[in-house]
Amino acid sequence: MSPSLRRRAQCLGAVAVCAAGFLVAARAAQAAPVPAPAVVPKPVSTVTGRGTFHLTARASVVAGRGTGAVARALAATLRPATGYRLAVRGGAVHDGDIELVLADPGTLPPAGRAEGYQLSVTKRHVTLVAPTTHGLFNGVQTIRQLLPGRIVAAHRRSGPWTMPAVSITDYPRYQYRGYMIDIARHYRTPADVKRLIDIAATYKLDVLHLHLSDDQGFRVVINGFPRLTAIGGQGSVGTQGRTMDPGGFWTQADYRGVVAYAARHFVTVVPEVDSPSHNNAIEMSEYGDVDNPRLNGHPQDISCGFNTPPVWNYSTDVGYSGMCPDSDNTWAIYRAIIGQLSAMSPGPYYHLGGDEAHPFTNEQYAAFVNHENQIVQAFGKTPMGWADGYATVPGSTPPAGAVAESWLPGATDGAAAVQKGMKVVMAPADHAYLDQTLPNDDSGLGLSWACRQCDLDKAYDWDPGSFDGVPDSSVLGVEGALWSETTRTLGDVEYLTLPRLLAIAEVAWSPKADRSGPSSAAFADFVQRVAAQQSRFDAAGWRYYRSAEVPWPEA
Ligand code: TNX
Repeated sequence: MSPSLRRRAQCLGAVAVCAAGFLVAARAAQAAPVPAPAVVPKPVSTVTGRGTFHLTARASVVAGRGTGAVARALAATLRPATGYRLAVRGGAVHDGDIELVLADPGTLPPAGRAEGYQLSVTKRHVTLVAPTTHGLFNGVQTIRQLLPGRIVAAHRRSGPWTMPAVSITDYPRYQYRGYMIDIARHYRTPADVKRLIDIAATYKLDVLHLHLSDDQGFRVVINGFPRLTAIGGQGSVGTQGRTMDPGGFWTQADYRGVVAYAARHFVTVVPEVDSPSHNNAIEMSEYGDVDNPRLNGHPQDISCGFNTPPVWNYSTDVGYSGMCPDSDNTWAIYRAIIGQLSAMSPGPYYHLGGDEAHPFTNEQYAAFVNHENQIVQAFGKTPMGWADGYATVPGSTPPAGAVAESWLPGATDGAAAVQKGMKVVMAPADHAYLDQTLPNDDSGLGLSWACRQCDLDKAYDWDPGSFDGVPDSSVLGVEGALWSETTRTLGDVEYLTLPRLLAIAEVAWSPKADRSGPSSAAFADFVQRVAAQQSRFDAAGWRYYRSAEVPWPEA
């Protein structure tokens, strides 16, 4: 009897066993649901395939026309961990190659073409097609996530370097997907910020909002006003019983270097120097700048806060400082700041702050920001401002196109911005403030005015397009904000950022989903994908909070 006949015969004798066996075999052969790979943020559509792609040293990155820079960046990012010097070349695609094509794949809706991509991984090839280089870069981030997490290691690690067969169609829900870093409350070096850009770009965020100045520090050299950094850059918020922590500042070359690094990661920098309040460091620097030829010899008239003369305050107090809207010196200083930062920042926005300006009447506040809008526009930028003041104070008249950043829980300030016809970036403090405290955490890090002991579910469980008075059509995007009053080290920043920033990234990128509550199917799926990032965090050396909501593979 032939083997197949024998099998059939056995089956006739034991139908049930045989049928079950056949079902298993059939599933394995074609229909078994292969779990989707753990990509964060979740792609729009993922169709799993069969088999595995093996990246080897013989692979080429085949760079279609216009893809050279992204192709070289891909080869460079794969090199440290694999040790492979992958060829980047044109020409034919062979087995084992990764191909990049700059073209419309035909699978993206019109709104998805600016940043969308189509990625196909088979046993034989990886093919990434996107209409723009930004889309290709986004697809490259997905490729990196399909590889083992140790691919992000800075030094050679052992393979195999495999990717599951899959077809992914993907594009973002919102174009503005931001991460805000406050380098005023605690100074961070350019190298620190570049590392934070790596984190943001890995999860397809595309805006770095740099909070460059606040009461406790001013962080970038402004030509003509050396005291801004020499005096204003000296300190940071005092922690652990100190009056003041160490400060620091960037040269303009440093700033340009960060902007360029961000641009290579398709991240746009939005500079912010807060006004008309949150600027005690500027007041402290310029109040005595009597010999500066750009001022009129009486710079004391800039001081309109609660303290005149101003006094250093390295605590976490807010809203007490202020510069006078009717002082020519105020505008000489702000014009230099806005002009120089605008010239060094290729993106469309300049953020003028505008929050918590307690020393001012509505008239003074409006006079200040209305004048500042004109300066920002004269330097070719679109103004952005914190919505609690910028969009809400009567008399504040942001120009057409100006953007409000909503941060009050419930987004009442966002609703005011919509009333003024503004687009809104959503950063509701109880969901999107990455500086709020974590549960079961003895790090001592974080503030808790908006969200006490807030875990991953809180950062995940919200919808930017569903706040009263803020229709989805008015939402430009989403931002996670890392205020730095308590973060003394880069590790502290990473710890508050990860993994909650991944939730913000998913809210900003992925299609609307029912994310309600820690028991939702969406959250259960999300935490699985977050868990898979552990090897990535570890290989990159990024510090993270071990949320009890996440089934981390390694205890
Ligand atoms: C509120 S949000 C602030 C910041 C603080 C932050 C701390 C906003 C525009 N102002 O100045 O750093 O809370 O969570």
